[in-house]
Amino acid sequence: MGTAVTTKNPAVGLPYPEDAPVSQALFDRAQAIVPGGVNSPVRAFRAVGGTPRFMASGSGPWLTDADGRRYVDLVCSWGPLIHGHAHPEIIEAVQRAAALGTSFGTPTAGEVDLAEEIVRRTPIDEVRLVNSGTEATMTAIRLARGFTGRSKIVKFAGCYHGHVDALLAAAGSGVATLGLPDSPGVTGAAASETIVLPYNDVAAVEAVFAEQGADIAAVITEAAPGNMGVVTPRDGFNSSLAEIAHRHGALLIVDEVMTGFRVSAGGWAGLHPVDADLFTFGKVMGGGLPAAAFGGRREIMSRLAPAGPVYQAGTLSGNPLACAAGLASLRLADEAAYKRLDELAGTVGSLASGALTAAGVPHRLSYAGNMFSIFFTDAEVYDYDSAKTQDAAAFKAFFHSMLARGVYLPPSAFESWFVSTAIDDAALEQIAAALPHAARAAAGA
Ligand code: KE4
Repeated sequence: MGTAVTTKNPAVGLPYPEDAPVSQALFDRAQAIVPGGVNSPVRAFRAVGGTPRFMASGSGPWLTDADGRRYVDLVCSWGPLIHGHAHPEIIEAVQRAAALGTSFGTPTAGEVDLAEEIVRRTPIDEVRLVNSGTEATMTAIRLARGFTGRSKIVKFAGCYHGHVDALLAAAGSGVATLGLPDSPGVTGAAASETIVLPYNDVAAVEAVFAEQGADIAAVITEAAPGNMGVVTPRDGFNSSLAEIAHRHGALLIVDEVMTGFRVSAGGWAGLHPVDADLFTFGKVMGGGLPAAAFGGRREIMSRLAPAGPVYQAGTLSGNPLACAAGLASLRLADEAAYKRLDELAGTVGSLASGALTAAGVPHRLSYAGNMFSIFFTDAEVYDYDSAKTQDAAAFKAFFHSMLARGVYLPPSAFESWFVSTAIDDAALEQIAAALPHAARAAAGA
């Protein structure tokens, strides 16, 4: 996987100054009026410390922050930007759509075009466009409950499906006990209908269905988890979930918000087909604008208002600009693009692992298609508890050393790294130059 990269330009990778005065000034202003100074918690650098970088622009593989410093972007806005920043065809599609009006609150041709592209690529009969992955999973849960007439939901510890009350549940005391609120504001009632199990544990799923199967509406799982770091589903895990759920009259919801249209033209299902009843999508299908979706078998989707009684709605669902960006992004994502993403993920992962090995840093490089992350542990990582054994101090030192040398990693050890097709030799050179320093920093943490 991947090709070796040597650093030709010794100037590459010299560290930026530790402070970031313009980002800090913006952060100070933001914190005065925005909780935590950010509009999504993970952006606040709480897991790694320091000043979150306020980005001013992006171009191809590069981000430029408010202090004018350039970074190779390995976050890609948490996955959506598989073609890098400001791709000319995506920008032109959005500009063309905007010139015709930004929203009509009516059906538009662009929604049909995007819906047809999603259905063409995935094993679903029907799809509904929404504005975020959270909306998609929230509605998929509601639809599953409406379709089955049951209330309980099974999810897995470490899998994140957005900030849906029912899914912000922590594992109860025992394996098969009912969930506990994992956030203030989530009521005991909302969490009590959610059962949280260890990931990759088929026996735990069998046990909970044996005991409570008649009350379970659905199992929801990330197709390949990226929210505890990247953890690969064990062979047959997803198909076992489908078999067990269906045996008990429950549904399987596969959350492809992160994997969808990123790991292949058909997402994870394009690589590892699974007999799921509902799928959720987001990120890549919006091309960097707010668009997400859920879909599935016609028998289930036809229960959705106005065709059926299960209510769901959204003022900006199917927004013309988001549909234009999403369609342009999907149409650019051809087989050559996915091949390139896989190659780049292999190259960057190999470079990082090589540098950490050379510095004697225990680590595990974990892939799910072209999504990957590095766990700073030498233990096998197969679920959330094993993911939590990683050395957070080592990741923190590694993160800041990479940031100082112009490589922007996710500011949390429990996230996926993302590549884009825009990553070129200059970007790879910057990554290769930074890694030995960051590996030594991790070794010294
Ligand atoms: P949004 O509501 O953030 O669009 O999607 C929620 C969601 C649903 N399902 C999966 C598998 C997801 O990964 C996400 C959101 N992912 C996080 C990153 N791990 C978004 C970043 C953030 O929260 O700021």
